[in-house]
Amino acid sequence: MPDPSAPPLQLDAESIGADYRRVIETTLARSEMEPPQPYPYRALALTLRRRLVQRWNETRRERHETFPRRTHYLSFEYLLGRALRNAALNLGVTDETTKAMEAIGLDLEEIAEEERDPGLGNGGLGRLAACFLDSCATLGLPVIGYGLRYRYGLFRQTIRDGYQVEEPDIWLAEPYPWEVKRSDLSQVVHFGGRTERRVDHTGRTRVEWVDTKEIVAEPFDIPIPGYKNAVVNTLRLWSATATQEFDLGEFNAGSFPSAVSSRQKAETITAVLYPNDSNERGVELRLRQQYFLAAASLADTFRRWHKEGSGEFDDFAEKHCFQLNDTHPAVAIPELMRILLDEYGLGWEQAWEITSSTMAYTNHTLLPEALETWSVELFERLLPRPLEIIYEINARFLSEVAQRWPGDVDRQARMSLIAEGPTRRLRMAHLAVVGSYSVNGVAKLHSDLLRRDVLHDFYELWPDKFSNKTNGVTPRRWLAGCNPGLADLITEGIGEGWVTDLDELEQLAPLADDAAFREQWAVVKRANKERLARLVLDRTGIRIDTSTLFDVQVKRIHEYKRQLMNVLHAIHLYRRIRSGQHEDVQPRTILLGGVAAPSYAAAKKIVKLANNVAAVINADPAVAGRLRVVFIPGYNVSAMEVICPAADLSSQISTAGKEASGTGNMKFMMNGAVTIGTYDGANIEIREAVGPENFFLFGLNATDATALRENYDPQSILD
Ligand code: 26Q
Repeated sequence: MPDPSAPPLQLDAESIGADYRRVIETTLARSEMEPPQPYPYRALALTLRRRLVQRWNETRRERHETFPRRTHYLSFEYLLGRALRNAALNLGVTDETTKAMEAIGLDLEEIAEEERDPGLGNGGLGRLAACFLDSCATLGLPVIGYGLRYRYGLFRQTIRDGYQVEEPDIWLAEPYPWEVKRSDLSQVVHFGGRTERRVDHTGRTRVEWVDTKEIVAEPFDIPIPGYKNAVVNTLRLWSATATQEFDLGEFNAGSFPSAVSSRQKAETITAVLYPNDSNERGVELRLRQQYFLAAASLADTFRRWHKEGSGEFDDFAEKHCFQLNDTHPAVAIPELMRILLDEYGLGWEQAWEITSSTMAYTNHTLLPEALETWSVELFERLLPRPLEIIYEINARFLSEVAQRWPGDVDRQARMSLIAEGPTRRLRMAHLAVVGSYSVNGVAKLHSDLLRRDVLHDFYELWPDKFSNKTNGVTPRRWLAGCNPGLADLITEGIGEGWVTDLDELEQLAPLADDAAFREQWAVVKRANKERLARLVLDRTGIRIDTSTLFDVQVKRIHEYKRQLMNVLHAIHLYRRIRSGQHEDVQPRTILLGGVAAPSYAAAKKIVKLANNVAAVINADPAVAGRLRVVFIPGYNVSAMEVICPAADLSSQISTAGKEASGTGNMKFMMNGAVTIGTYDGANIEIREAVGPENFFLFGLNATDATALRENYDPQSILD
């Protein structure tokens, strides 16, 4: 039994050091004198984890008692970044830990570098989920994140001969010290089979989903600490495995190999994260993942509800919110209906009232090709019961549309959850809007365009459902953690309130006239540029000059983000300098980085082009000292922590109307870069916040870009 009165572990350097030694010797069974890595990292992670766990248990106990309304954040992706320094920062023990390690002759920075960065996401959407978890814990909000524990995260990008090469990301090669397996909380998820109807003793028709295949969902919990507030929330990631009975049945029937292969087949559900790749759309395994996440997370919610709540459904909606991170987990809507109807025997109206007042949907894209649809035939084979429920939702919804716009059959076809055609397809965005009480975009322009174009019919029907929630990023990781030099300087100037209230940075404005402050600021920037230069040298062998302007564009490679235009600009500068017109050309280092989806041919060519252009420019003595171009391989959260504090200029140059928000744009400006960019996504709000003098605006706005596309004739422009 845990001792409820166990004294809190101390946070001073001596206690941390002593505990570290104990962990090395007793938990890891090593002597402190044995050097080979990764023991110092593991030992320190476990030392800090023990301190988190005490707060974690306390947070859980308190929530259990106060029973607040909980938000369940459902996301396919969480790009957490490294956890060690974040744990120290949020526990408030960075200095103490540094000292404790120094006393043992170790360097905290070096130890932290040993941690693998878990790549359980593609890009912005996944990092946003991680930033939100940090902020919610810091605000003390009762939010639990649900996701999948992929055995392989996003592939690792290396560059060979200028081309992107993908390698598997084996992030679990060593045990991940920040997770706790909770097999006692496993859930069973059903697939396939068929439905049967029977009349129960009250005379009501009940549906049973039978002859299914069962997969076990095992949860792994990761602590999410708030900043110096003793709150630790939970990220619960599900891992798939075969059921015991399933295995035993086959085993007893005499086939051990077949029992093992069943297990392996079950485990493929969470084997790999899908890259955001048009080729991977509509793949059966991805749909299995979607239902697996939704069903396991909802089952877990009902388990908690039974433990804590009254078990009555009157206040279920008051106590629960499910935030859908894009449509990827939207199958949670029919799944919640299924549980309420089939497992608890509620009537349709009551079940729908609960579902449509607890589900909320965040949209992250306007690109029509990125809106998810599923083949109805595939959906039916895998999820026959949820599909029946979707049909019923659709029938009731379309009759509401018909009532509001009698005779407007075009509108009904446009709004239907099912797109008719040779192969019928289920429109996940429509399902998400119909089933949710709240629909939001991720920046003002994006939310306006959702209302005006993509979801206009729905906006006309339910204007009050729609709102904007402009994205944000956590200032803990993206300033306090990744840029300690600047963070200290800011804190000296205005105190440390900015760490949890970024608006306080406004108080820095008068210091812009303070020459000494500016000098210190420049020293910090230079040191950050040196740190990035070391990373670049290490990964590419290229030496860059920290006295040049660092012009940075890092993000997923996509045509709409226009890395291609950036490369063309590099070529343009190169030609200008070579032809002697360089008096007013600022010496510049153009840094690019980002992952291309494996089957996105155009994106991969852009990577190759960037590397080839870099090779030509960097080899030409005629431009030495004036222009360098670097493609940084393996862009991820940890790389960004070195990159954004070192940038002078942040390139945010997407075609207006295409980038839903962007979040890298925020990280650069928080670290003191200026931006060159278009009137797109959150650039618009950023420009308002930092003032137009810190933002080089160019290009068409969204309206003019759309108008131009109507009859776009590049040749006439060239002429
Ligand atoms: C879909 C189907 C099959 C396989 C993969 C996917 C998939 C995976 C990831 C579709 C989309 C994503 C990720 C989208 C994304 O990251 N969007 C970005 O979200 C950020 C947070 O809101 C915004 O700032 C960016 O503008 C937006 O591009």
